Amino acid sequence: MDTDLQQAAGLLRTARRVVVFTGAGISAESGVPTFRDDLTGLWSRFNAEHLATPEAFHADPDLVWGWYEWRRSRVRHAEPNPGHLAVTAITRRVPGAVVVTQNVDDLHERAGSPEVTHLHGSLFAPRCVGDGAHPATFPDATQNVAHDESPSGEPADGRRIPPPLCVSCGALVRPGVVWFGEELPGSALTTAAESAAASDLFLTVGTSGMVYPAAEIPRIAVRAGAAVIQVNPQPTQLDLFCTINLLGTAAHVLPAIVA
Ligand code: BV8
Repeated sequence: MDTDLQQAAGLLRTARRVVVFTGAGISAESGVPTFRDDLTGLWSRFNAEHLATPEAFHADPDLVWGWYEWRRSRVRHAEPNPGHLAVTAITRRVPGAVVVTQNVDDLHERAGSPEVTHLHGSLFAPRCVGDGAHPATFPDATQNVAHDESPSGEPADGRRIPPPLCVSCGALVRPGVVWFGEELPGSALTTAAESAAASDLFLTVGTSGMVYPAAEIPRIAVRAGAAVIQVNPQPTQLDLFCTINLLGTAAHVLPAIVA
């Protein structure tokens, strides 16, 4: 095992207040596209920053809902990878370890991590756009995605699917995610910031560190004097803040430092 990995494993063994902070990269090896990867990134294919906005949903609800249904289908067909499982191992080994994710998939939960803090919401928590913003109950349109998918398992050019109507008030149902220009859930942001400020070890995994205010969280840990370990195969904006920078993928590196 190389010295950086050994040092990271040593820090994890002695740490008492651990935060694991994840981004889209931890789900990449489960086959869930990230936002910015050149090869598979949603940015390059669906202009995610444009579609993930209230304006896009208002302008074309069928396209935006269809995009989220496609993404939900991708996640439903995905399995947690060894990176997610290693995070769960950390939550079992370090009492009080906190998992904060920017991701909207449920792979941390399906890997067995308890109490995952979602800064940007979830693909699986749709809600109505009405004032009540109550959780929506509606037939799951994802079930019919399979027969429309091309052999590659992906729709040819995106699919328009009319969003369902809320059974409680008849308003449109929207994805339960935080769009660009929308405020993050206050409780999630507070949990993330307070955990980072109290941490002695902060693991940042698979994030470009470009989306705010989430990108402030690692910086809070640095200011608090925590040791920061980054796991990412590419350079990021967080490189300057890291105690140890492990250039590698989540599914390979995390199991090695948790072993
Ligand atoms: C807000 C849900 C205000 C939707 C998402 C300050 C400066 C600049 C801009 C801003 C700022 N403050 C606010 C902004 C604007 C904006 C913003 O940050 N824009 C960015 C583009 C600059 N922020 C907002 O709009 C936020 N809202 O500030 O509101 C406000 C305040 C009060 C009242 C009203 C309003 C809301 C931001 C949330 C947006 N929603 N997701 C959806 O998913 O559809 S963000 C989206 O990006 C995902 O959640 C994703 O997780 C997140 C962050 O990206 P990453 O996770 O880092 O993913 P990325 O693709 O970038 O990188 C992947 C990384 O993984 C790469 O580094 C890659 O190398 C690595 N990787 C690849 N494979 C692997 C790997 N790593 C490990 N293993 C591998 N195998």
